[in-house]
Order: sequence, then structure tokens, then C-alpha cells
Amino acid sequence: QATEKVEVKYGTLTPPHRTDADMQAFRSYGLGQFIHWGIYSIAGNEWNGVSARGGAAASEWIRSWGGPTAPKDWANTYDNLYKQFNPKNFDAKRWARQAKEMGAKYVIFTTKHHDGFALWPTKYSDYSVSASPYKKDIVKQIVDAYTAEGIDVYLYFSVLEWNNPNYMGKAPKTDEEKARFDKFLQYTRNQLLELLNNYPKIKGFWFDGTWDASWKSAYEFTYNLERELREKHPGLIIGSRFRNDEHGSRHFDSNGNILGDYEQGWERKLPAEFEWLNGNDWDAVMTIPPNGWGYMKDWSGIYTKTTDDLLDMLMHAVSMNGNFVLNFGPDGNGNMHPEEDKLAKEIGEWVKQNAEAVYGVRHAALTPSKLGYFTQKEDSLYLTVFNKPVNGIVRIAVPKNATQVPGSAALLLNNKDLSLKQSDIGLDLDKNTYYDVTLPKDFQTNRAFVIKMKLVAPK
Ligand code: JFZ
Repeated sequence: QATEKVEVKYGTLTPPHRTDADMQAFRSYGLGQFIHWGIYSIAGNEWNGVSARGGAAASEWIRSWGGPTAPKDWANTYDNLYKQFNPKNFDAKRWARQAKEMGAKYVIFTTKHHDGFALWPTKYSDYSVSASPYKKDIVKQIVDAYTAEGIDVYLYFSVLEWNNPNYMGKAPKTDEEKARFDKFLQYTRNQLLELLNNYPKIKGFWFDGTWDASWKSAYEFTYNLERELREKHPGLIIGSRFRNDEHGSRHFDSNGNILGDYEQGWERKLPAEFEWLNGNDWDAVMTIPPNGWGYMKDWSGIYTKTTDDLLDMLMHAVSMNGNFVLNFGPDGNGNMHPEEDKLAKEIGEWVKQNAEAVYGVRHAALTPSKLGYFTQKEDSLYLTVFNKPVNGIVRIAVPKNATQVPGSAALLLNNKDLSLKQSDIGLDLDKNTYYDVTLPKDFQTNRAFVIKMKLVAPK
């Protein structure tokens, strides 16, 4: 963060903490679903004699694997996969019901990934679902089905396109390059306005593929485009990965102000400390396998996250005022991976039982617990315990200067009161006051559980 102020003409267009209803809704989502679906889903990470299993390659990047062992004409063969895109089992309502059952409050759906294939019938390219045997508008079905379930829809959109002759990674230099890239910019603008026009119910965009020097050099264009999108669609929510200022600063402008409405840098990772976030809104997007967003046929032999891993990440995120967005990569026929079905169901069961601690909660200003995560809603404090202490005593450290302290405690799952006692044993009693919550002797659960406390004024 710069200490001296830099002159920035193409900086942020929105205040860092919007207080309108749409942004308040974003803050209360807690859990979201990401879906990566496209023609890479037909390949499923193993295709045409090439497999990237075990490697670092992500399945939706299959077109770019290439390499010395790849069959000749690899990219061209990939670009023709759309002729096989005919997902006979696709049912947007089924996906939306599943997302609802899981407890997702928003979905981010890939309208177009880096391969450039559009899942809506765009007027601005021939490379869309209209040219596939399936023909029908996928994006419309998603928007309608999820909205009907009360789930807000955000559209993932990759600016970068691997197979567009007008796209280039380097900043355009010659007149010919400039003219070409300008065509690409107009095309991008047209597609984004088209999406807003076709699907007025959407809440926001999740931008990607904006890291190349070409896009970075177009800061004036992207500044004006962001303004245009916001004017056309009041309340629109855009993350920090859309554009940069004239000095090349992405996510945050050269003075450290967030570009867009929330921080979008948490990809497959979570902040270790609340202070790192500087009070910004944010979401974290997460894969179930280590890497790879698109469909991967075979999950054997690699570590895939468990329900408990994912619930831990969910509570970690919401305890720091973020949303946790779990990715699904359906196959080329429109079926989720069977393991995804199982995880969605288990997450949903837990989240339903513990909803109070998950949704509409905020960060609690307490000393972080090694046993789990604190969340708070008005004078209710929740501790979701992932590491149950063997002695059955859950210790809570409250900073000395706190204006509210726990007055009573209960188990959220059955509302049974728990003993809560202030303790005079502790290594730093000058800094923290300790409260010990004692769990019932016979208490057992196979997943994390929530202790709900009522906050009162300190004695
Ligand atoms: C991008 C894509 O390349 C990928 O295929 C997937 O769609 C993912 C959600 O987004 O990958 C990223 C994006 C951002 C970061 C890293 C990889 N990041 O911020 O570090």
C-alpha cells in the first residue's frame, strides 16, 4: 500500500463498503456454488490419449496442455468438441434443487471460459451453444431455475479467449494490432451488454482472464465499460478482478482502494488472519480436488476434500466476513460427479442444522480459538467446534477490554444448557478473561458442533 498518494484517474467507481440491499445480500450469503461447465467437460481430464491426472494441469485447461507428447492438431481437435456437446441429462432445475438443499445462496456459472465457447446463444460469435447439437440456451435455464429457488445468480466470464484471432496477450503495438484488439474490446463489450440484456435477473459478474498486458493496457476502455455496465444494471456486483488502473494496479488501485465491490483474490486459499482483509468484502472459491474446476472423470488416487474439510473452510470464511463458494464440475451429459452429489447432501444436512451460525453472521472480535470458528449475530455468539477437546472443556478467551462477554451457553443442536464458568487460571490473565464451557460427559457427534452463547455486559 502506497504511503504517498498517487494520482489515479481510472480508479475505483464504487465506494469500498456499499450499503445497498444487493450488497447486503452478498454479505449474508455465507455459502455459494460455483459451476464450471463447457466443452472441456466432455473430455473429463482424460482425452485423446492424454491424461493430466496427478499433474498440476486443471481439466478446463485441457486445450492448452499440448506439449511434446500431444497428438498433432490438438487445439483444433479440441475446438471441434462442440459438435459433440449434447448434454442429454442436463436439467437446470435438478441442479438448482441440489444447490438449495446444500444451502447455497448464490451460484457462479461459467458463461464462457478461456476456450471462448459461449453457453448462451450470443449474436457476436458463431462459437456458441447454438452451433452445438444441443442448440438451447443453457445460461437462461440456469438463471431461471436458480432464481426460482431463491438462489442469486452471478455469471463467470473469461475475457481472455484462446482461439479468438483478435485476442492477443501482449499489449497491441502496431496499428494493425491496435485495430484488431479494438475489435476484441468491442466484442467483449457487446457480449457483456448482451448478457445483461438477456438475463436481467442476474446479480453480478465474476470476471476472469484479465491478467494479460493487452487487457491491462485498455484501462480507459475498461473503466468506461464498468461504468456502463453499472448504469445499465443498478445494484450490479463486480469483484476486484475486472480491471486495473492506468499504472497497472489490479484488484486494488495504486492508492490501495479496492477496484470493484469485493476482493476476488481468494482462489483455493483462505486468509489466515482477519486483519489481512482490511475490512473488505470477499469470497473464496474452492475446488474439491486439489486443482481443476472442470469435470474430472477419475478421482481415485488423489486427495479430494471431505465434507469436514469443506465445512471447516466454510466456517473459516464466514467467521471472517467472507463467502465460501464450492465448485462443481458436471460431466458432458449434465450429471454431477457422484462424489459431488454425496458432498452436497452431507454439507446440506449439516448447514441446515447449524444455519443460525452460518448465515447473516459477522466476525466476532474475540481472540481466535484453536478449537474452531466464532461467528456472531447481535448478542448471540457461536463457536463452531471442529476440534473437540478430549477433556470436554471448551475454553473461550475474551480480550480484557471487550464490551460484551458470554453470559450463558447451550448446544445449538438440542438447545440444552451447558455450564459456563469464568476461570481464574490462564497464562495471560492481564490480556484475556477465560470462560470454560463444559460439554456433557456422554456428548458425541461425528461432525463439528456449535456452542451458542448469549453475550452480556461484563460484570
Ligand atoms: C482461473 C481459471 O484459469 C481457472 O480455470 C478457473 O476458472 C478459476 C476459477 O479461475 O484461475 C485462477 C484465477 C485466479 C487465480 C488463480 C487462478 N488467483 O487469483 O490466484
